[in-house]
Amino acid sequence: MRIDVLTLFPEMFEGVFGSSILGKARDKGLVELHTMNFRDYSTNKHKTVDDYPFGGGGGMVLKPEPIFGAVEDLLQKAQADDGAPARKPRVILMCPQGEPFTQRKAEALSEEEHLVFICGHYEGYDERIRQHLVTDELSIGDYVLTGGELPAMVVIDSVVRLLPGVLGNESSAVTDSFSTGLLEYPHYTRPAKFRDWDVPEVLLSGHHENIEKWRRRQSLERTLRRRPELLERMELSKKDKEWLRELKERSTGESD
Ligand code: 9D3
Repeated sequence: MRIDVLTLFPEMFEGVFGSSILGKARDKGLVELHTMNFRDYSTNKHKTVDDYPFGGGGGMVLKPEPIFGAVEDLLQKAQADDGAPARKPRVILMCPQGEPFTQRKAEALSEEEHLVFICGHYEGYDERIRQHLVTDELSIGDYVLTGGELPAMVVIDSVVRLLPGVLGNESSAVTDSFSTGLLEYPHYTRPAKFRDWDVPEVLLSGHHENIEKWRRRQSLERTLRRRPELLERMELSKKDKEWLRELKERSTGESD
């Protein structure tokens, strides 16, 4: 996979791209990560990339020329390097109005050959960028940040870890457990007693069937309390449903 990021702050990506799992994936040749400052594609002598909005009002708007220039240059080069006719890249605009990013979206993006991310900084984009250049618009959630750089790093991190060979086999199971749609059960390690707090006895019992049952119930209970909307789109066994009914009855009983 090749990933290009268009940003006015390429230095923000250095640490994230160089360290930990992303850095290793890059060293192993599993992903190519590039940043590009679209200010270099500004078409005027002051190298400006934004301008006042037509129609007035506050704020600035990112001009189309630098972003079209940068993306088109990139696509031309990628075509030339590759030789083989490559699949069309996804051109992803990071913006607060974008589609909410999810694990499902990460899985879809991990199937692509080439991703291009466009990051802005607390301003709007000229609408023609959306209409004629961009294939996807993504937001990472309903809170306001200062720019699209951190969101792009979040998306890239979640996509790259899904690429074959990036994680060891043990860790890839973690992906699967997220895809089951339940929150994780509680984990404990040594010591069995820390201060006054004991590890649940069942985990020390060596009785694997009971342990599995306890973990499943803990996952269901946590999901019910913290993220009940996740349970609605889940396939649950008869036993799961029985346990959830018991939990709900128990909590209505308590409040009486
Ligand atoms: C004045 C209207 N604001 C829109 C809510 C302007 C604005 C605020 C913040 C425009 C850009 C930004 C910077 N944020 C992003 O570019 C961004 C973002 C975010 O703030 N939250 C969650 N996901 C994303 S993806 C890009």
